Amino acid sequence: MLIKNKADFSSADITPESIYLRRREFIGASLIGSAALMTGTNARADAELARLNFKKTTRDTSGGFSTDEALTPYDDVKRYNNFYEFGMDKGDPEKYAGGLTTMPWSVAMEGEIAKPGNYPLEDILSWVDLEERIYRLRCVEAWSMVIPWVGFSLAALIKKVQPTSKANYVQFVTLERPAEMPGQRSRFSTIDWPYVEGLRMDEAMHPLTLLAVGVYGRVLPNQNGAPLRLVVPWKYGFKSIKSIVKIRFLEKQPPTTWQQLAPSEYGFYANVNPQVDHPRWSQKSERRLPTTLFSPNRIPTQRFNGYAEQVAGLYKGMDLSRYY
Ligand SMILES: Nc1nc2c(c(=O)[nH]1)N[C@H]1C(S)=C(S)[C@@H](COP(=O)(O)O)O[C@H]1N2
Ligand SMILES: [Mo]
Repeated sequence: MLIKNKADFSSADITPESIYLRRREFIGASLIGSAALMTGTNARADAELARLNFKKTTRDTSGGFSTDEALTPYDDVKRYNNFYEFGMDKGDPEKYAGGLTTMPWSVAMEGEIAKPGNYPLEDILSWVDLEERIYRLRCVEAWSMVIPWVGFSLAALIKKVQPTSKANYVQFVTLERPAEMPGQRSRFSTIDWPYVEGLRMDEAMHPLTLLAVGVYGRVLPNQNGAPLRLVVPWKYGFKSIKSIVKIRFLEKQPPTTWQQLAPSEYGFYANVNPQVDHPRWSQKSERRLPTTLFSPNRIPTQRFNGYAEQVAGLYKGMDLSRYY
């Protein structure tokens, strides 16, 4: 529709990023129709999505959540990662995650739900509509990116398994497979595997909360949490747990990996908050990637990472310096 000419995009070595940038030239600030990219402009991306049985949508169903800030280039999104299962350095996940087997994949859903089970990812994807959402991701280490995810609202999946009235919290569990995850074999690791995270039920049901299967119109690179990862854009990056194999519905607040490691530094809520500093550094600003020595690209951090309008109400009356 807004894309001029299919031939413009047929070059085999065209990068997802260049496609996005050209698309953005055509559509300007408007994000309407952004998902049109996924419908036939990039044959390789299409083939990848089809292989995993992805349904695609041509509607922009993001409900106005997407930001129109400049995107972080695809190369940076896939080479600057935190995924401790593959090592501690930002470059380790790209180096070592390639060997992770992501097919077949299933997600065990347990606990306070009417329909527990071990659900193949294909089944889950047949229940939902995929959308593109452009979200800011703010790491607790004070860097940030803007990433075009492909995914669906976690709420759609939760409704499908029918939580009981006792389901107050949702816990997420990452794959534990030391044979393919060198960080889980490392004697230097202090993490008690598997990586676990959690949300309050209302946070999990919020329409901003996304389960992502792709980025830049293609399936997720393994280092970004393939084949299924959480994205909670108003919270510090560590809440956005990768390569999820289990989702548990619980009455009580579950433990989370970083809270267990250093409870004075990382809380359960982990809402992005420039007014509450990390004990060892300020959270008032962030480096928006990519940065260089000559353009550090430092910008002020926003309350709830800029999503206050959508989510501040969830925390009404809570002391956010206590519940950090
Ligand atoms: N299983 C798992 N999930 C994880 C992590 C991890 O080490 N293991 N790191 C978290 C952190 S600290 C951040 S900032 C984001 C980074 O996501 P990205 O690499 O796709 O940008 O993943 C989060 N999810
Ligand atoms: Mo992070």
